[in-house]
Amino acid sequence: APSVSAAPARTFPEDFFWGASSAAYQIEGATEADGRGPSVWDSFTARGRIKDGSSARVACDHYHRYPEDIALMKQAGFSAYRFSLAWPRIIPAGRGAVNPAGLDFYDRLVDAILAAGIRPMACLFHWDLPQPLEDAGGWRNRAIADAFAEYARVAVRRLGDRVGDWFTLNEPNVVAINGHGTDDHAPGLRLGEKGVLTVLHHQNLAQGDAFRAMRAERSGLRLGTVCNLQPARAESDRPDDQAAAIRWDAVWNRVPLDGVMRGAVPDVLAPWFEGIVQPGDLDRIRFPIDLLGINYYSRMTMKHEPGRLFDAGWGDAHCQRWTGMGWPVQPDGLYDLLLEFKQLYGNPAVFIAENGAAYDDVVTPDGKVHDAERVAFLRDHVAAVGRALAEGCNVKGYLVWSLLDNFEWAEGLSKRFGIVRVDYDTLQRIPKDSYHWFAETIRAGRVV
Ligand code: PNW
Repeated sequence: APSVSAAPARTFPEDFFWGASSAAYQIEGATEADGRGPSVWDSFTARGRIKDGSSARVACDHYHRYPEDIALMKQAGFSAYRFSLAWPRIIPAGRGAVNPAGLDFYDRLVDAILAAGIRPMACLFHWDLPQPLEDAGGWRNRAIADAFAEYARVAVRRLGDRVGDWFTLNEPNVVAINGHGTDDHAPGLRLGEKGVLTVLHHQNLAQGDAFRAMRAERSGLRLGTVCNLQPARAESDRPDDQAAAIRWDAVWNRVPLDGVMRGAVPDVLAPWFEGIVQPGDLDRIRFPIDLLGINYYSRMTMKHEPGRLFDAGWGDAHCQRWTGMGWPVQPDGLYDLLLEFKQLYGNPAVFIAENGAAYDDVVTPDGKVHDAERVAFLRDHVAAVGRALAEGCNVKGYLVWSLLDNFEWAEGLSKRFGIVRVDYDTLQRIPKDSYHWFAETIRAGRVV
C-alpha cells in the first residue's frame, strides 16, 4: 500500500536512546548538605584554582531542583539520563561509615527519573574523590581499589533494584593527565609520566574490582565504563611528530580502553610502566563489559615537544571551526572513531555518553537564547553517529553534554555547555534553541 504519510523516514532506530549526561559535582550544589564530606574539588576550589573565582557550592542547585530538571528532560522526549553519584555524599570519609542521607537523595532522584519514563544510568566516579582518600594517597595508592569496590557495592545494594545501567569511571585519562600530570584539575599534581600511568593503572584496578563487586552483589545489571576517546593524529609527517602522536594516543585512549577490553597495556609505554604493573593485575583489569560509553569532543593534533608529558605537545589542528573552549570542531573524528572501534574491538555495544560544546551564549531582551553554533555542532555530530550506524556500528544511544549549563571544573561557571541556560543569580532554567532542536530530532528519529 502506498504510504499516506509524507514524513521523511527515521534514520535512527526506534530503540535508540536519547538524552543527556551530567556529573554530581557540576550540577548539585549543596556541597555541605545532609552529611556530605569534602572532595578534592572542594579543596582545589578553596586553593583559588578556579579561573573565574566561582565555586560549585550552589552550581545549578540540582540537589533541590531535580524535579524541575527531570521535567525538562521529559518534555524533550529523553529516553535515558546518565548522572553520577557523589562518593562523598554516600561514604563521606571515602571508606567506612555510610551516610544514609546521601543514599536517600539518590533514591529520590532515581524514583523521579523512573516516574518520568526515563532510563537512569548511574556513574560511580565523576571526579569528586573524597578528600580523606586523597590524604591517604588518592589514586597514587593501590589500596584505593578496595575503597572503590566497597563504595560500588553500597551503591548497587541500595539502587540496583531500579538502576539497571552502572558505570564505574568517567574519563580516567583526564583524572590522570589533567589532575596528576598538568595540574589544571584536582588534586592538582605534576607527577610526571610514571605518576600519570600509576594513577591510570590504579583506576583500572579499582574499576575491575568494582565490576566484580557489583556482579557479586546483584545479577542482571548492565555494567560498563566511560572513556573519553579523542583520536590523536600528528601535526606533520615528521617521524618525531608521528611518534609523539602514537605515544599520546597510547596514554589518552589505549590505556583505559585496552585495559578493560583486552587486559593489555600498550607496548610503546613499556619503559614507563616498568614496576607499576604487578603479577595478576591485567586479569583484574580486564572485564567483559556490557556497554561502553564514549565521550567525544574533538580529535587531538600532536607534535614532538620535549619537556611536555611524554614529549608530546599540541600541534596545529588545521581547523577553521572552534568552540568556546578553544577546541576544534571535528565531527568526522567521531565517525572515524566509531568505525575504527568497530573494526579493532569486534563491534561491541557502545553509546555516545557525552558530546557537546561551550559557546558564549547571548540572552535576547525577550529572554531567548539563539545558540545557532551549538545547534550546528550537535547536528553535525548526531549526523556523524547516523552515518556510523548506517555502516553497521553498534551504537545504542546518544547523550548530549549537557542538559544544563554547569560548573565546568577549572573554568568555573563561565563556560556554558547546556542546551538549557542557567541564570546563576535566579537559578532560572531557560531552554535554548538547541534544546528545541534536540527535542525535534528525538521526535523525528533523524537529524532535523
Ligand atoms: C569532560 N580534553 O571533560 C567531562 O566528562 C565533563 O565533566 C566536562 O564538563 C566536559 O567533558 C566538558 O569539558 C573533558 O582535554 C575534559 O580534551 C578535558 C577534555 C575533554 C573532556
